[in-house]
Amino acid sequence: MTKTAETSFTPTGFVYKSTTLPPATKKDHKKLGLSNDDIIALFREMYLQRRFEERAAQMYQKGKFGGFLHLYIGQEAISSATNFVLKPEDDIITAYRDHGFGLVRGISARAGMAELFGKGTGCSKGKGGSMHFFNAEQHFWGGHGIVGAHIPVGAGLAFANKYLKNDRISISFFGDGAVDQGALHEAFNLAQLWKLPAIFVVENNGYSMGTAVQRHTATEIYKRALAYDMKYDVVNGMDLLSMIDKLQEVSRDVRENSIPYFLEIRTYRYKGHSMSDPGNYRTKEELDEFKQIDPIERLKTYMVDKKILKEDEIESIMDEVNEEVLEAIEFAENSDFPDPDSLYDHIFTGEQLIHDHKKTTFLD
Ligand SMILES: Cc1ncc(C[n+]2csc(CCOP(=O)(O)OP(=O)(O)O)c2C)c(N)n1
Ligand SMILES: [Mg+2]
Repeated sequence: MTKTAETSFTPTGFVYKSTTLPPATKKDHKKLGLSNDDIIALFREMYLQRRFEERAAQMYQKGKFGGFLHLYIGQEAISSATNFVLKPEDDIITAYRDHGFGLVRGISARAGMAELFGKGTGCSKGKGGSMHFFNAEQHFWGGHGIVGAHIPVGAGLAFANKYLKNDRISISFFGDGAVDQGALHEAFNLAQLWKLPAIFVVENNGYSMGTAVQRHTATEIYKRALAYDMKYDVVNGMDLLSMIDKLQEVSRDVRENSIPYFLEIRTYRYKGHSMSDPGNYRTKEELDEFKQIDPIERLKTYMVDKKILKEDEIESIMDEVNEEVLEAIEFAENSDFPDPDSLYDHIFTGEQLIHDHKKTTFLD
């Protein structure tokens, strides 16, 4: 049989499909310790992430701001489950697809939208933009643009937590495109060697820019853990309760036993890589297949089935969120750009870095 170009690129024979997602958890929210109000709050938060980005894309297309804009649409169950399960003082770090994590970690729709618009009222004072949402007060450490480069920073956060004996853990998110970067392997090695309380999470959304996962990596991704004898699991990222279930178990293990853990979360990105992506590398059928298991639609159905909310009550939450996002756009538009004199404020210079380090007890 003649091999097609596609099959000759799939050494493991593994093809990423909605059916390669693990089955969803059978536990309901009560069994996982969540109240009806928790579910409603999580739904609202997931929908806020989605609406925020849908509107952000519209604003981008209208030319209200430029630069990069990577949308997280389809992946919202991951950020919401993470924030719900982890303690507020645990450390979260991610790559450039970061709006969702920012919104769940205390960045308001206003401060997020203003950041996209490059305004001084933004969460990074208008100097970071889409890829650099940050909220250090709530232990959200960004927002990083270089693929894989922040994974060692996540290990470093875990190292600091272990050193300071503060009972916190770190969780680092990165894309499937980052798993063959040297930085991941350096971080995994030290994390296992030093038994760091770190969860490493690949958000496998099927693509690294336009390259399908089965064309860019030689084996299934979770197997990276085997080389370091690291604990690992594969999780259904399109289902909020499955995410919560697994993160409850894993975060307890990591915190109590001070060990690293690797999770491969299987998910999907509905939109292009960034705003200039025509998406020619995938079919409409594939996209539709994943939309059938959309995490937000799934949660809506769950809430109705479990009589947590009626459909019209869900609609009114969605209306409220839409208003919040529209108001955030107005806020962003009416805010000022940063003062040119503030160009060097909040920027580390070598001198400042040394000064700040001397002040910390960590290096004393
Ligand atoms: C070291 C490095 N190489 C290349 C790029 C260009 N680049 C930006 S995003 C990206 C794809 C990464 O895909 P993935 O890790 O799967 O994350 P996703 O976009 O799917 O969230 C690439 C190659 C970069 N930013 N950094
Ligand atoms: Mg990807």
